Amino acid sequence: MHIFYSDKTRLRQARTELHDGVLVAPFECPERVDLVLKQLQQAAVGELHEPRAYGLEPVLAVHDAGYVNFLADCWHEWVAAGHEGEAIPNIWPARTMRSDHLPQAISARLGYYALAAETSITEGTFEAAMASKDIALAAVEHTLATGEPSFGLCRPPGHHAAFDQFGGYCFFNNAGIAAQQALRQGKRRVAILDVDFHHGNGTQQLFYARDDVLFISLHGDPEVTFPYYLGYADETGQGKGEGFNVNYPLPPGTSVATWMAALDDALATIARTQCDMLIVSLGVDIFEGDPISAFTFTSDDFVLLGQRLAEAGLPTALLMEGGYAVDDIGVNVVNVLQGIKQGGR
Ligand code: OKP
Ligand code: ZN
Repeated sequence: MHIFYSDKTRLRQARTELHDGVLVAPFECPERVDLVLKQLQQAAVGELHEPRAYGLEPVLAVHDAGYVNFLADCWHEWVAAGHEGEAIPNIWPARTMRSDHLPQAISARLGYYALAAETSITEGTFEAAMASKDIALAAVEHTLATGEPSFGLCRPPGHHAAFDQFGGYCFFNNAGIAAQQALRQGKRRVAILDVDFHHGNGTQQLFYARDDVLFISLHGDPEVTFPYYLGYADETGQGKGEGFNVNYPLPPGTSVATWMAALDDALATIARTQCDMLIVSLGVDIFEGDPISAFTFTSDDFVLLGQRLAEAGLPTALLMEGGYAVDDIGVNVVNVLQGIKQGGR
């Protein structure tokens, strides 16, 4: 199996995350990839490859140009405005105000392009986000060329990033960018299966009115779980996209058996809708020890997940999303990949 990774992902090193009313050291930190790399090497899962630089063109195929420019310039503008800490949004075009006008102040633009406040923008964030989408693009390119599964050790993650909004530790929607690229290279319909604990609101939004990308997400019930305002079961797609968006909101504490039953249902939909590629948004924050999540996977259960994904029988690229139990993140990722390599039952 080919594994794609870049040291440039380390350029994202935020010091602050607004969590439970305090600024804490961010859960989404470079140590996450250190430990995944260590376990991947120890278990000799596959060869590591550096992605090439694909530039901004594939990003602009799914994201707003004004948003991309904002991300590129934000840190410098924030510093030039004389602000002391990291760039943290604290005002939005909330429902009772105007959202048809983008004010010039960086604080206003920050809120306009943000969907949550936990994600600080820092020096190097844009460069790391660029590397992260390059990893996703390289993984998909390799799978398209060989039919073999690939793993993109993306960081920062992507599935909360929408057409023109960042948040939930995400800036560019890596899976969405990669899916769009697969379509351009001749795939007819790409399935994005999002197994991260949190709903992939960004990916859902990008493809909501389209039938060439099937988006399916299993996640903590948004009634009680971030991102709260999207991810409900009645969100089934719009227009010709009707039927190509499927959400499985599951309560905190959901058993692995119940989760796997939802996965089987998701895989049946993927088979029925004639997808010719599978992109997995692989969050391992469904692990029982995850500090900000509430599902119950043991490390061994991740092997079973990998086996089930292989049973889909499609060219498959797996892209890293969440997973914050740093001591276990490497083993959990390796177990999914070993399960994939063992193939279907
Ligand atoms: C990113 B990914 C929990 C608050 C959650 C943001 C979570 C972002 C998760 N009390 N804050 O989907 O793993
Ligand atoms: Zn998550």
